[in-house]
Amino acid sequence: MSQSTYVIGHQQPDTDTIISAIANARLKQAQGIDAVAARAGELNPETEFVLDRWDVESPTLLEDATDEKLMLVDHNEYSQTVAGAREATITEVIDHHRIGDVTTGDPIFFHAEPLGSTATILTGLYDDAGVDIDESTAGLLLSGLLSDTVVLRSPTTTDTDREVAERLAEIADVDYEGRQGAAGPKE
Ligand SMILES: [Mn+2]
Repeated sequence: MSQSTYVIGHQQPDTDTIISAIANARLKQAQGIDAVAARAGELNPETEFVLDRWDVESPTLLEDATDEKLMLVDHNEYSQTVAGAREATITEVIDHHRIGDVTTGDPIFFHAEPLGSTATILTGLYDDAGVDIDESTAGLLLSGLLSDTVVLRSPTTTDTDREVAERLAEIADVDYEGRQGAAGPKE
C-alpha cells in the first residue's frame, strides 16, 4: 500500500491554513492523488465556526510528521511547520508568505504568490487543473480569503483577491458585503 500524503498548514492554525489544507486535499483527490487534510494544532473559534457552517469535518491532527509525506500550505518555514517536518518528505508548497528555509531532496511543485490568502492561490490552481469548485469548497475558500484579508480591508489585499472573492461568493451563494457571511464571528 502506498503512503498517504498529508496536506498541512502552519502551527497555531488560522482559518486560511485549515481551509487551504482541506481545499488542496480535495483538489489532489480529484486528480487521483491520495492526499489527506491535516492540522498542526487546535482549531480557533473562527475556524470552528467556518467548518460548522460548511458542514466539514476538522482535518486530522498530525502530532509528528517524522517519515511522513507532506504538502505544505500557507507557510514554508521550519519554525512554523508541524513537529518532525525536517524528517519528513515535502512534496509540494503553496504559500503567500515570504520564502523561508524549507529544503527538499527532490524537485517539487513550489507555488508562492504575494496575494491576500493561500485560498486565493488555490482557487487559481483549481482553474489550472480544470477542476470545478463546488459550493462547499467555494464557501471554505471564501472564508479563508476573507479571514486573512480582514474582509478585503487588509493592506495585503490585491485586486485578484477582490475578483476571486466575488466569484467564490457567487458559487457559494454567500453575501459577504453585508458582513453576515462566511467570515464568521470576527465581525
Ligand atoms: Mn494565509
